[in-house]
Amino acid sequence: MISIEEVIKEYKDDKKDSLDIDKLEHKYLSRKGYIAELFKGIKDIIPEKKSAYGQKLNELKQDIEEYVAKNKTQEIESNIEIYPINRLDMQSRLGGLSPISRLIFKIQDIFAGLGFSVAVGPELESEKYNFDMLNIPESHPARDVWDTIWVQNPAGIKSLLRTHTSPVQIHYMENNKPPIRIIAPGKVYRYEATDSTHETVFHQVEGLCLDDKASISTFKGVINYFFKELFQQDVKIRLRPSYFPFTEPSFEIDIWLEDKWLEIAGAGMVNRKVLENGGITDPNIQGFAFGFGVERLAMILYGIDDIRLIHSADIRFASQLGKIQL
Ligand code: FA5
Repeated sequence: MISIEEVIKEYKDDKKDSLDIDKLEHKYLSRKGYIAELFKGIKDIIPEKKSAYGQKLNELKQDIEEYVAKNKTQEIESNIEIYPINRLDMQSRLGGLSPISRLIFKIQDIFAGLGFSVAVGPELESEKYNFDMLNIPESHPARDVWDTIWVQNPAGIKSLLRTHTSPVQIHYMENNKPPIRIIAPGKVYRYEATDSTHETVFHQVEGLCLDDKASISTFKGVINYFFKELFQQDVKIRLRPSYFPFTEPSFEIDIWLEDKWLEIAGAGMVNRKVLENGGITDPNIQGFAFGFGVERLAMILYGIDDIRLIHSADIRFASQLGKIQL
């Protein structure tokens, strides 16, 4: 049987020779290793020397265990390759607001200058606010115009992802008295095929101005001021007669782009029935409303020829637009 002195000597040699740590652990600390063998031999030691022997053996075992633990940690650490930062395949640039959010802030700033404050409404709407209160009854053909994404609602209320920001008009009228001057920016959803000027999820900015004298000419003045501030130059716009059940008369606003008109907004004088639905019964109160397509404005401002690029999550596209100062 091997003696403790022989084991100590061999252990020192193995350390000097840098014996592989797993091999060393197995040789000394495994069930059939030297330490276990020496413990088994305790019974053969004479009683007077047993305690000193036991103490020496425990110290040796502890020393070997510590040596193994320390070397294993070093081994793990040396296996972790520390990549220099420039080798990491990550974008180190800071993120930023999307061009659409920045444009919405810009629009809010312009309208703030005209005394309009900002209102918000829910994206998950009820059929009542998205259609009925806006004078669009179930049977009305205009309902087909806004291809709707319906949402199952356990409470039995007919819910949908709002197809336009116009329901915010009703929410606001219900809770505020005229004079009212608000814009309401937000996301809207339509179940329709996409093309270069149509997305299924896009943003609108609703506007509502109600008091005792807001007229079509006030509306024209506001719109002209808005475009001049946004584009910082004169742009050619036209008001085209149109139809919305919640305005009377109704218009479509188009902007001239080099060789064609691009539809930018729907607008009109707020229909009396809608005012009443919102709780406004005073016959002296009148006004106008409008709904801009934010992505369409972005297309003109940034020279984007396909709306689908805007939400394509392509970092090259976003970073190019990030350089544009509004
Ligand atoms: C409406 O949504 C009305 N709520 C606008 C309105 C508000 C009229 C207040 C009267 C009073 P329309 O569906 O035309 O109308 O949409 C308004 C604008 O949103 C359009 O002029 C266009 O700029 C933008 N738009 C419409 N559909 C899309 C689409 N699929 N993708 C991107 N922009 C769109």
